[in-house]
Amino acid sequence: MAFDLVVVNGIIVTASDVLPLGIEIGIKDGKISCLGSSLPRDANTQIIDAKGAYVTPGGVDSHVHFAQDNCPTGDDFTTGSRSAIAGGTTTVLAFASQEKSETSVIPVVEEYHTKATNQSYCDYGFHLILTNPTPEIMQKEMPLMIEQGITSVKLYMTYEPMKLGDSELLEVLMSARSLGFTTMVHAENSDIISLITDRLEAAGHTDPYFHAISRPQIAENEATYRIISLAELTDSPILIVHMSSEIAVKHVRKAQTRMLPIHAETCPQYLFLLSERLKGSHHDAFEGAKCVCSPPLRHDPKDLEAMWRGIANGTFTTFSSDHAPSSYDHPNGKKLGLKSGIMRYRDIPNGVPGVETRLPLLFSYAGSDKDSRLGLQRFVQLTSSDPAKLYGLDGTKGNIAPGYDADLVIWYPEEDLKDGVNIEQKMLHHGVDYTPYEGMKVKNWPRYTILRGKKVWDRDNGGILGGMSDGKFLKRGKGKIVVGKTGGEVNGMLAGERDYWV
Ligand code: DUC
Ligand code: ZN
Ligand code: ZN
Ligand code: ZN
Repeated sequence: MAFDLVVVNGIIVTASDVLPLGIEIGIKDGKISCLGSSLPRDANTQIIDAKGAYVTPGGVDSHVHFAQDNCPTGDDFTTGSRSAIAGGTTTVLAFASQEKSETSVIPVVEEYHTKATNQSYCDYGFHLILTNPTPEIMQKEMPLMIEQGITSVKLYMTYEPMKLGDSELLEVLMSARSLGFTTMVHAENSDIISLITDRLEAAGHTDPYFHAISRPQIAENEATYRIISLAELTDSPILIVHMSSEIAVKHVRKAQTRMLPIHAETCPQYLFLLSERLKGSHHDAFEGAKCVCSPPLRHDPKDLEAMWRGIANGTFTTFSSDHAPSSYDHPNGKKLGLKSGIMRYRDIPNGVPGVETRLPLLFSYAGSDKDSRLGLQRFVQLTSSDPAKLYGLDGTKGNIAPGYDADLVIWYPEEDLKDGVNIEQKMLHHGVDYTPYEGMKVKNWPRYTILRGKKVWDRDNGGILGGMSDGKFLKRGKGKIVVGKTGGEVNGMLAGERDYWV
């Protein structure tokens, strides 16, 4: 049998191995059919020469916001997924968001299918944001959602229109426990933030910088500890999204050493950016709005260091972008923060772009030389294989092995890109007008992105080659929970101490 495509001369990196040079990847009908040397080829076989470059599994970005009503100037599926493939991401998990007034989630999911079908350059799945988890939804609709491949929900502990109280959080966790879906949680204490925001406002402190003052680490710390406690009580696995503070991450680490199924995510902004960015430029303080996201950028470089440690030591299961952009120079974008006539951070839409820069930023620190902060296999775990396992895509996404989708990133050989790449807004493919990483240098960039055997990105020859109907909806299974850095997989409940449910 000849292959449709053979990738030759690359250095293949998976979650477990860096394979020796010379192993070829044989691809047939969009799947990886085998790895080997001197694979058979005929006149119809396409060859990609990866000559000495790393080849990693296509990125799985398990936290992106596309086509969200609260980001009217942000990305839709078309611009967001285009940006994804140009940065090596072949799978995104986006959010279908319930509004509090909606008493059924079925039309919510239909709406997001309409927004994404034939509009996506990469494969995609949905997490469901639950803001009103009625008994009807939890008992009757969630089983249907799981059948339809939507096997995870996100809950907010803050934001007036979305937040759930402890009793609602407990109800959802109990339901997750019996139905087996995965729960993502935004952990910040809402009342702490409201109290400080009201006081800052009364004192006239409303510039973008005060966004960071209004959401102190103690708000993340308290909510993190609380949701871990609720997850322990209900014996239900959770993933705490977009973590930013050392004190909060310590609770996660401690829970993991007790073998509780507590997972955590961090994002590029919490590895690279500090709250001083919220002060804007020297001639325009409002430019700080570009870096308004929640949790906020932290003040102390020690927090960045702590996130890097969590990346390397296995505390974090996923490294996602939390791509949630709004255009800066637009009256319905970040400039909503000027609508009252003064700078008012509480009116600034939250979030930064990052789906395209996620892989290159982290890859710059992956390797075995002295500047590296994580191994290449760990890079693959965080950006591709572990999110795939956690969210029910194992066997399909996140690996370079027979039977998996042929989703690949082929990087440049180091000698071809000696000066690295300077990140600039003008080279990116998202629909917004800035990047918080402007001017930052990365060592490498995806040269080719392959989606199910098709070259959809060629940086030097044509750029975006894929089309808007290349991306398919991914019907996900239940998550296989990955415990610890390399540790065994535990399906559901293993840990001790939780015998009160028996
Ligand atoms: N939470 C997110 O997950 N994304 C953007 C803003 C937020 O608060
Ligand atoms: Zn959030
Ligand atoms: Zn200037
Ligand atoms: Zn988000």
